Amino acid sequence: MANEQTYLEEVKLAIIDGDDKASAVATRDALQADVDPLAILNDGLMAGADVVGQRFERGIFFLPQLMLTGRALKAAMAIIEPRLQERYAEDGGNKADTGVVVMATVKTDIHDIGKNIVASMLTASGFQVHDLGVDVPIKRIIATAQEVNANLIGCSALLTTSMPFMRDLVDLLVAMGERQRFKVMVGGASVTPEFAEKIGADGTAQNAVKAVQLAQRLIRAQREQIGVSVR
Ligand code: B12
Repeated sequence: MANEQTYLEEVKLAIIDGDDKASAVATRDALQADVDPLAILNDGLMAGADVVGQRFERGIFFLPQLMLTGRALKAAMAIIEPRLQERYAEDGGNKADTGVVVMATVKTDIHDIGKNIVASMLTASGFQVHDLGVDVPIKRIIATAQEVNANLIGCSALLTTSMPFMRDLVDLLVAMGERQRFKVMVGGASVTPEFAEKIGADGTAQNAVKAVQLAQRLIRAQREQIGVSVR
């Protein structure tokens, strides 16, 4: 009988190989062997994606490999998503701390796998999510947040060259006198808590489960600031 580490290694290898069939099989096998879906996400899928990223940086892998890895990640995500949602429900996420969220990958960036999983976990946790997709200008994100009377804006960026748009979004909210109205959370592989703090965002999270917990904390903080009866 294989141990948990072996299952996680299989998932990671399938992601590194960019093999969507193998990643689906390995993810299913791991779930059937009762491996925690969060461990599969963090130590299988994201760990594999990191290796591919490093090889790409070193010129060992090229764009086609990134694309195949993207497909392998999506195949595994489709299987893991419902189980992650169940796992989170078991953890006792507080369904009372929900609200309206506008999510987007910011301008010039088309990475959406991480954003999609965050959006889907938020939806499963009772949030009303307006997902604007990828390559979204900050003005459109803000306009949508105003239109749907959002509590929270969630921005994703994986390219260091697209991360400054997150700072621009916060700055624009300040300039518009709207900063107090919306909580802002930012995320993506290169986003750190230091970066989030530096740009004046309200927080960041390394994975989808932590992103839901952060969203719930921000909603609670917002309620305390503006009074429970509002929104
Ligand atoms: C797959 C992939 C692609 C696919 C993306 C497919 C898709 N539909 O998303 C494709 C092939 C399109 C691609 C293209 C490119 N890519 Co790419 N890609 C990756 C790779 C290998 C994996 C990304 C991924 O999906 N990870 C898995 C998910 C689950 O993890 P995640 O996104 O981090 O999300 C989690 C958390 O970050 C968090 N999170 C995410 N969003 C949010 C939002 C909020 C609000 C919160 C709270 C949390 C949160 O929760 C998520 C779930 O747990 C990464 C390497 C890496 N380590 O990430 C490179 C990487 C991001 N790519 C990179 C590059 C350079 C490119 C290209 C420029 C390559 C090129 N020469 O064309 C293009 C850019 C295209 C563009 N304009 O955006 C670089 C970026 C380097 C940098 N520092 O800027 C990376 C880091 C690889 C590397 N090390 O060089 N890529």
